[in-house]
Amino acid sequence: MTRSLQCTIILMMLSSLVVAEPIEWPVSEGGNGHYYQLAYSPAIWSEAKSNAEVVTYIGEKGNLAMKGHLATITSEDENTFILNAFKTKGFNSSSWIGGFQPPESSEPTGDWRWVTGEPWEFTNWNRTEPNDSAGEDCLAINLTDYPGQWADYHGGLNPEEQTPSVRSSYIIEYENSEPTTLSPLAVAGLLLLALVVLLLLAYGGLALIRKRK
Ligand SMILES: [Ca+2]
Ligand SMILES: [Ca+2]
Repeated sequence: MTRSLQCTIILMMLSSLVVAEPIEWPVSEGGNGHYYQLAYSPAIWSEAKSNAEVVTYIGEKGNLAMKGHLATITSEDENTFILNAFKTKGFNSSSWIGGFQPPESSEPTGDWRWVTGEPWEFTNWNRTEPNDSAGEDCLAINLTDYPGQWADYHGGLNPEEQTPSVRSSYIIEYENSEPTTLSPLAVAGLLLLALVVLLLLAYGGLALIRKRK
């Protein structure tokens, strides 16, 4: 697929977003093969999450449709890669990434998690963060004045927020989704359902034939 066609597909999918070209973190350079993209259109965190999860990227290597989500940063190497890729390019100093705190977590550090369900292990908080200032529950990475450091901000997730949600650029990560396979239990359930439908149809047919006689 030509580069221009790839770009056209991306632009069609992201017609409502203003975005930079996705950048690969190559396996050959110690990366994970995922692509990362800065979306400049300012959004509150919950909008950014929804926007990221409806876009797909056809990678430079061809035909793999990679699904998007807000970036999840699970190592120092990934944090450094993202910082180097996007520093000074954000809408403002910080951009949303895919970390959040569900309602009623212990504040300010309890129960942080990633939108993908990956383990919450690596963190890179600024020394004064997270501080849950007036109920902050959404994660952003600073790309300029505190390079690569994280902070919690108001992102529209916590109904108890006491100040307006921050509108910011955000970082989308694209990766290949696992092929979906049905569990043996699900297959057995579907076969049973098919059998029941067949029996009902047969019973209905017999009843019809008897009625006509
Ligand atoms: Ca919080
Ligand atoms: Ca904060």
